[in-house]
Amino acid sequence: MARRRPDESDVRIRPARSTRPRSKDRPSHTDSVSAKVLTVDRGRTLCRLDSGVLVSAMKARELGKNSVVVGDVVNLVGDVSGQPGSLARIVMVQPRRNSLSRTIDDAGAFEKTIAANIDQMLIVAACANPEPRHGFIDRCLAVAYDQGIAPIIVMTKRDLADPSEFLKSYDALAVTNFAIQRDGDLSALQSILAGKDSVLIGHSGVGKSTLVNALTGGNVRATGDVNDATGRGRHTSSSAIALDIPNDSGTIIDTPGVRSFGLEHIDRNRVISSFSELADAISSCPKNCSHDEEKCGLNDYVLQHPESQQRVQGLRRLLNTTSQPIT
Ligand SMILES: Nc1nc2c(ncn2[C@@H]2O[C@H](COP(=O)(O)OP(=O)(O)O)[C@@H](O)[C@H]2O)c(=O)[nH]1
Ligand SMILES: [Mg+2]
Ligand SMILES: [Zn+2]
Repeated sequence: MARRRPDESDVRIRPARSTRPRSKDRPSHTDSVSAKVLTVDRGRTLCRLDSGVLVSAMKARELGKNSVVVGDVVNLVGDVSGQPGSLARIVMVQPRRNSLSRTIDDAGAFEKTIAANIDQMLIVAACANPEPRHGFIDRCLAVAYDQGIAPIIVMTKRDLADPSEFLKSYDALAVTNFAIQRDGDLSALQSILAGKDSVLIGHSGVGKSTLVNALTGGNVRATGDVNDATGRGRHTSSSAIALDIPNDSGTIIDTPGVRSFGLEHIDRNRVISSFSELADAISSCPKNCSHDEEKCGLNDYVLQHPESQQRVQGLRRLLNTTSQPIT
């Protein structure tokens, strides 16, 4: 049975335990400012105001553990000057448009949200060394569609092998894809990243760091700032971090050490809703249709719209992926 996906309603606002009376000079939350979270390091966060000013902030205790992730839009009170040594306080997490979580135990029963409000998912695989695998990419695609995130396949190490054969199976879904190599031309990929928040996912050794360095100009500014801001030494390598692409050309959310996103909670109907042109056809399906049966409304649709056969096939393959046990 599908377990419920934790969402913003799980960010519980617990009543403060303290019995201390509210003092008049306690900051009123009505004068809070909104900011975007760039990284979280053990309860300390680095946020960016709309003005671009970077502010170090800590969570109000009542927000609870793991309540703030990279990409969250939060409300800040207190010292939002961003001056060295200043510290603001996060008093609210605004509702999330989407989120990605990571399975944190082997059985997949516990998930931890790692990023929110994402525009695009860069699924990174190598043309060779290591050999690309469809299983991994299919599952990333299912998560992306489930959350309404646009997927993009990035094949690295183009100098080692030609990915066209491998990529053929994604023609059906019309997923945007790129084949790149170290020191190669990234301009086409860069233009699709411009102005967007894109999360990067892929197995170790496929060339993610090489790509991130090339895109950000080896710019580790955000990491450096976190260290300065939190005074806690190295950024923990397991937490996600939003890195700027120079010239306001978007951010890359790097998720070091994260090899897969939680797949236990994929909602078939949300995956289907990413295929909006098929919604009408699906509304005529029998109750609890598997979408892979004789009376499925998609069968008629394909007869009437032969050009969409590939996409329907692609959707069916993904729905199938989500019902497979995770290996
Ligand atoms: N041949 C080749 N090797 C690459 C390319 N990009 C990265 N590599 C190498 O692949 C290895 C893993 O790269 P890295 O960026 O650390 O991968 P990550 O683990 O995904 O961050 C390193 O030895 C890189 O030098 C490429 O385009 N072609
Ligand atoms: Mg790396
Ligand atoms: Zn159906």
